[in-house]
Amino acid sequence: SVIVQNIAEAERVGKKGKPVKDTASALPELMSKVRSVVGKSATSDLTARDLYNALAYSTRDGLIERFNKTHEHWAAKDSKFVYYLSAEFLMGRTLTNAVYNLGMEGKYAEALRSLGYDMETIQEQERDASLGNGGLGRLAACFLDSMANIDLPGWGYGIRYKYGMFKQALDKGGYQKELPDIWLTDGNPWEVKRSEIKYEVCFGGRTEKKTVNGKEVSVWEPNQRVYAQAYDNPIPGFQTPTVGNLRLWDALPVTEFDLAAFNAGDYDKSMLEKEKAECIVAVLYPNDATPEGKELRLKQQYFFVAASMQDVLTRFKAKHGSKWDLLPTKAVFQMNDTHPTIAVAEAMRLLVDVEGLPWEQAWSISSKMLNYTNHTVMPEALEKWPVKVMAKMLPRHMEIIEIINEGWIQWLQSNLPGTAAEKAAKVAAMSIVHENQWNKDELLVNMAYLAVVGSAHVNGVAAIHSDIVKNEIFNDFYKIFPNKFQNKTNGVTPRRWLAWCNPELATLITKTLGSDAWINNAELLSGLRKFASDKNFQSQWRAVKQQRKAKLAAMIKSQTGDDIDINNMFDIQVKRIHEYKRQYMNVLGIIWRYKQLKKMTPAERKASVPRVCMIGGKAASAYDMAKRIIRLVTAVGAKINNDPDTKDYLRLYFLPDYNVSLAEALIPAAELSQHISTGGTEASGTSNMKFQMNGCLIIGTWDGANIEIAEETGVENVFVFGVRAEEINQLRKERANYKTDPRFNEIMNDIAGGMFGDKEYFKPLVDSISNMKVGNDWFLVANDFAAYLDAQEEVDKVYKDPEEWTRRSIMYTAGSGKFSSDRTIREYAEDIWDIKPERPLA
Ligand code: C3B
Repeated sequence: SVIVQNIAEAERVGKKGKPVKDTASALPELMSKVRSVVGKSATSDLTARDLYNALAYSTRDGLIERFNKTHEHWAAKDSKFVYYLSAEFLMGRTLTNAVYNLGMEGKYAEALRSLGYDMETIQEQERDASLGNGGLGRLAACFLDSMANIDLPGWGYGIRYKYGMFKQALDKGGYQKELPDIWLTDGNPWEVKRSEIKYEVCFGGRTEKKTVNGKEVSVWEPNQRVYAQAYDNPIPGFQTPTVGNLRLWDALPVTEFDLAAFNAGDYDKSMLEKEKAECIVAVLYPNDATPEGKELRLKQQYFFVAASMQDVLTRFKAKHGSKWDLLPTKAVFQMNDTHPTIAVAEAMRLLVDVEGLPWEQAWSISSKMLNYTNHTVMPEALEKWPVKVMAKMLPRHMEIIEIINEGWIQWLQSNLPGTAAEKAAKVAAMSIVHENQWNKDELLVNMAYLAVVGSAHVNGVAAIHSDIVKNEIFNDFYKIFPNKFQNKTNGVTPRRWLAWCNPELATLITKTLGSDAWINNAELLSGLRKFASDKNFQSQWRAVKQQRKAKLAAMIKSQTGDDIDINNMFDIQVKRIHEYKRQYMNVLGIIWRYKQLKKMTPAERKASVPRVCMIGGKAASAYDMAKRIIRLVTAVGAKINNDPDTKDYLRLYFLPDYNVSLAEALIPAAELSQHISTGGTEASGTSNMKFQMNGCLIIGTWDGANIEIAEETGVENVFVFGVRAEEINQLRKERANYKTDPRFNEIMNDIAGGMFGDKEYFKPLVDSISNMKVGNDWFLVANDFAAYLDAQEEVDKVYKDPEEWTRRSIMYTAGSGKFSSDRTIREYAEDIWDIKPERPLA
């Protein structure tokens, strides 16, 4: 068959679509690792897991060699570095990416074949490194890939969580069940423990005023100390010798074991310190937007920021002694959202308290080297810490923040225009420490404001989002510092998200463009535009999509037992479950489609466009509405997938445990993907870019990066609908008068009436959008529903014309060059970091 042929071809020429040069088998090398690492000798009893370990340790050797060369080179050049501070890095699997980036696929494939295995089976042995919630964490991972890829001196810094993002399962009733992600149990071949690199990080206690050298200083006397222990995770670029680094911190007790307590028979106490330290890095907070467990979360944030900054300052001092004014020319930090913004206070503490610099000099250094990226407009995700919590956990930092705030307020008072009353109002609105609007007795530290005041640059993550950052969220600040604010539209790595996850399409693209140069220069994908209407090319393009649909259908069959027709449209929405992302609206649309099918004659049904709809994503453990939405998906799926009248024309599957690896299987198979957030709510989105790269059409709102994707693809090729960002404030005010579409009302009645069972459980969901009063339906599902159905009708119409559909699909991939994270990182490097690529010698 064509499928088998294409797979064989992909294997023969290598996944980059280029003949594999080095096909010498790596068998001797692998067997050596089997002996030294796995501890076996014969080939006969080797499991896939054994081979995974052998392969991983062999690949790691290559990574470490290049890592050392890269870092020796950067050290010799004394290059300026960027440090990407992020509470999340959603890395996914490492093996395939490393093997392909290092160009070693040929020799390993050969060796595995001779043992009766293939790369795909071996790769599946690896657990995802899920140290992130969603888009923000995966963006950080794509950024590291691109930094290495363009030889940019830089590291990521984060936390080595013992348990990453929870695993999502569905229980028998179709509800989300959260299971711990025990990812480190079988060891992690991709990290290198740096035993010699550890720093003390302190918490709690109090400060005391003391006189030192005739100066009054504030001395922090903490009551908890732990060590931060460094683990390095090498990050390879592609077709470059550069291997960058992600340094993750584990927490260790200062005293590992209390022998005296043990000997006295107090076994619990003997281990207490160890447990208290380990608790800090135990779990990634499974929240996308709703911070809970406040104290521990702040502790985590400070823990990794303090360790990372000490690490950078230690290296700086080893080279430049106390020439602190040079620091911003050697190191810049990018703070990924508000999570690491305690860095503003920590930089001041290290420079003033530890290094003894005068406040003004320290501030001038610190505010040159820190930068802040905002990733969301959701107020609940712009962190605000109660002053009480901050003062208890980080008393010295609370003092420092107060000093920063006093200086800031003074500055405002002498520089703001207007009357005294006007000034006072502005000062109150811009103060870093302010009253809690819901509880006047509580004071809060606004971490975003701290970051804006303490940073050289502030950016949003898509053009529309950066406008909202400037004109709404931080408008007062923008008016004062217009030059501080920038846009850096997100991007994704074309290695993982096209070349490696979709080798079938990559092979075709390389063959068509005559070179694989697009992998590192994604703008070259625009060369596909001239083939968009070529019938022969279109049929090859379609064949690739069919292959990937077949692969996904097989996966769904193995999970559900259901047969799926790969001639049906594959319609996918995958992302964290959130009301603003409106998976709910997607389900309502599916219900409407189902109701229409039910009314049709068999002949009419045959003439319809059959779809397989898939929805996947995790709901934060405390996000009740999101969990109800998941249950609605499973309930609707259970009904329509089993209805003999309609099951050949419409299916709905909830795909559990959406993660990086699942995305790599879904995205290449998708024909339509949904990015339907309320206008003005999705900062950017990044899966939209991945789907676009893989030739998947988009139905979406005029929101986030959808807008730029549409501009690059041709707006006429995208199914755009819905209210615009600039309308939503007004519409929200008018909720009570809104007259909902009769189709919408009908569906609300169906759900409320128990058409899908569980009607009590769905009641809050129905009430949240159907009972029109001010404050309800905050995300304007009712407003957009009719337009959404119209857009879906247009989708069906175009799908009936395979040539037009394929033409558009090609135009998507051709227009995706801008959304390579290589481009994004170049822009950060030039406009914010002022860092030049520096390639080590091969
Ligand atoms: C996400 C936003 O929701 C996305 O729109 C955006 O594309 C990505 O960040 C990357 O910029 N985001 C997230 O995943 N978690 C947050 N806490 C805030 C934003």
